[in-house]
Amino acid sequence: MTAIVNLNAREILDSRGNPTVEVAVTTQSHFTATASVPSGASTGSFEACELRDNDKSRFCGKGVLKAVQNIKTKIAPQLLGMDVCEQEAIDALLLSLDGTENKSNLGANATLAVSIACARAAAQATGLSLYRYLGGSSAKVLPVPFLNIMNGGQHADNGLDIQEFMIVPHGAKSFKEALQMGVEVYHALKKQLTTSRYRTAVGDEGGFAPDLSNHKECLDLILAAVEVAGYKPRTEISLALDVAATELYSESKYHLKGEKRTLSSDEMVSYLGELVNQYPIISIEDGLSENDWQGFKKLTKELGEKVQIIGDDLFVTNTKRLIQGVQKKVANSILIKPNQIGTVSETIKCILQAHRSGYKTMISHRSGETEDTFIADLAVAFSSGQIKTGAPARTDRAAKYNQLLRIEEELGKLACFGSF
Ligand code: 2PG
Ligand code: MG
Repeated sequence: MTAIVNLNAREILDSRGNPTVEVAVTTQSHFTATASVPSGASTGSFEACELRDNDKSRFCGKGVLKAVQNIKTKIAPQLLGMDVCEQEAIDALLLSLDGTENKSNLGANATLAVSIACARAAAQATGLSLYRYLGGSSAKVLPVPFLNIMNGGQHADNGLDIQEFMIVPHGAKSFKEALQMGVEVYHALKKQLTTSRYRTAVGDEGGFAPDLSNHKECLDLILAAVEVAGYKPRTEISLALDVAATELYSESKYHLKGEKRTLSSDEMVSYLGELVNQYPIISIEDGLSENDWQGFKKLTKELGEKVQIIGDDLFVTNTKRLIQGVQKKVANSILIKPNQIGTVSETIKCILQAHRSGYKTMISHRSGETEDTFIADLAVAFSSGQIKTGAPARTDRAAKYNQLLRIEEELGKLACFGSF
């Protein structure tokens, strides 16, 4: 038994300069572990509630002092004295103190920060690395990184409708090698953009955000950068998209303003099929809106044999929504974002449910991030085999990749690299 002796919380800043919650948990073994939580821009409407102060006099209403106060006055008194290694009991307590379906009472930003800090403190108390503490001795698969090197949609102020254009260096033999491949393509792309007189300013996730005329131009530039860096498209490096189509959807249509097209759900499925036929795309996330289950079903039927179809806004790391998807044969993979659901235990439950249902999992950052690297350990702990945490640039993104380098080194010969 390692008792929690102190629980503190504070307001810190995320990578977009917005306030977020940080928690520090101290145990009787005198360790203090901290955790901070990320924040999305293209959020799904079924996500757990991120509690903001809405006090326009500070941080444009985005302060999180209410969430911090909830931790100090409502959570801390109940948690003190509990065994920090009882993660499920801690998370069950958080759920019962909150008492709502979507954590709108305490805030999922409050509950998740406490939950992760406890997991980290427990790992320290037991002398284990976090991935090993969470996943046990089978935790040895390093994820294939999905590196977001061109940003559009809500993460940039250019005209690209698709939010994320990722490279997937699945031809590597190790995570370290995959990361190096990704970095080399990133720099080749930067040179190419400079030569073509495009701006090389980056979007929220560290990918470039030039003003390109359309998606195909973007995909062509990326493929050229892959080749300039000395890699073979499809066999060594493939492409992946996060369309984030919920953001494009209104009045039953998909409005692709940059492409100057308005598409029905069926037409959107055909458009994505066309991109898959023309480019080495192996994974499409949120190709359709969070409420377009029919469209998602059609997309899965038409492309699901050869392409990974991921639900992000569709499933929101929520086991109930995932089970609905499995029953309806919608998608074949789920994006896992701990802050969509609000506790470590619920996140793990959702990952395990997905794997049991034959769905793949991809662990994910948010567009607003901190230096917290929990998701890197989570990916290894449950052999997810895939992670997306932005470009291999900007400390908020590189921090996760760097943590995976440390884990791979620590595992030594035991380490395996995820396959795609
Ligand atoms: C997504 C994420 C992360 P956001 O849509 O998958 O890339 O973006 O955090 O803005 O929801
Ligand atoms: Mg997404």
